Amino acid sequence: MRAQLAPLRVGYEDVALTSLLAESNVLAVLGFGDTAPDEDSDPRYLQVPLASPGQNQFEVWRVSGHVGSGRHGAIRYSSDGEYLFGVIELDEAEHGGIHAVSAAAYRAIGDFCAGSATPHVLRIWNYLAAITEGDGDDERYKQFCAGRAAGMEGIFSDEYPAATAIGRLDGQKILQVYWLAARSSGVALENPRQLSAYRYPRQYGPRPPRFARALLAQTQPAQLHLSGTAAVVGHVSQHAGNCAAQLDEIFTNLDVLFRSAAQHGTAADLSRAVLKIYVRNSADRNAVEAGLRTQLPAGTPWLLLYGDVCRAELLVEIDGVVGVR
Ligand code: 3EB
Repeated sequence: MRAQLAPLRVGYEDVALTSLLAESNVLAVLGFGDTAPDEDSDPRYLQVPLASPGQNQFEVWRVSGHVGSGRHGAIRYSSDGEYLFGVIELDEAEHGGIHAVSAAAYRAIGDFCAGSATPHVLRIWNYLAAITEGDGDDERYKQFCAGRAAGMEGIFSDEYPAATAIGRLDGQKILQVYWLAARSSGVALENPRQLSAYRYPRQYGPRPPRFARALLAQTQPAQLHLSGTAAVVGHVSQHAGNCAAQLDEIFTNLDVLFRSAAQHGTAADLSRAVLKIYVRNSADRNAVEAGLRTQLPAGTPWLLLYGDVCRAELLVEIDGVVGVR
């Protein structure tokens, strides 16, 4: 039996940052884009370099316990002993490029988590500049994947976390990685409609992307952390150039993923989800929002962000978490 975890709460809130940070059970607050506060005095707050058009909301993570915070080398973190929110931001120039900086970030995260009371990384986000720049194996996303794989060696050996990797649009060559870790491990899920990313063929780079399609956290009922989900079937991108069709394909992928969760005894569906929608081109915003209104139950919170998906032909990607509100 795996140890149970207290539930995590996640939501989008239009409330002043100072009042959110005054709450002792707030684990993390994320602000999006350059209109969000540029504040780093409290390790629980992170400004994410992706803009959310027309929305001024924070993403807020709440836990049951009293949250403390601190810094450890380049890492800043907060924790209630049950969960940990961690952030590392490393400058590519100081580490010799995207491969080396990715390896360094993952090594630091692995070392830090292994020595903590919350050693299990459930969920991790990666934001890097110019993600599809470069040709063949030199493409920056492929080099990120290779560096991540090297940095994960020997530490993330049991199972991979759920993940997102998106291109930051401000062009700053700083790798931003933030994550959710927990006291007890979850169960990694794969999507029967998609080849596991860690088994992608060689054409996707020298080392495959290391992440699980989703992670079931052992709360009661279980909470399902969804990796970035794009219009990938098998390992192949679908509907190049057609954002609306890609969005439909994503919802089919999520449906199939939810069936996997059901086989593990967890009823997951979009009516219990909190979602982030990453859109490459602002010209697709209206079509995406129309598609979301069609596909999503009325009460499902979502936040649209502009960011580059990690394959040039992919125009939209969705991540999120089910069962946290
Ligand atoms: C895909 O299915 C789309 O490299 O961490 C989605 C989620 C994707 C996470 C990652 C990449 C990552 O391959 C891309």
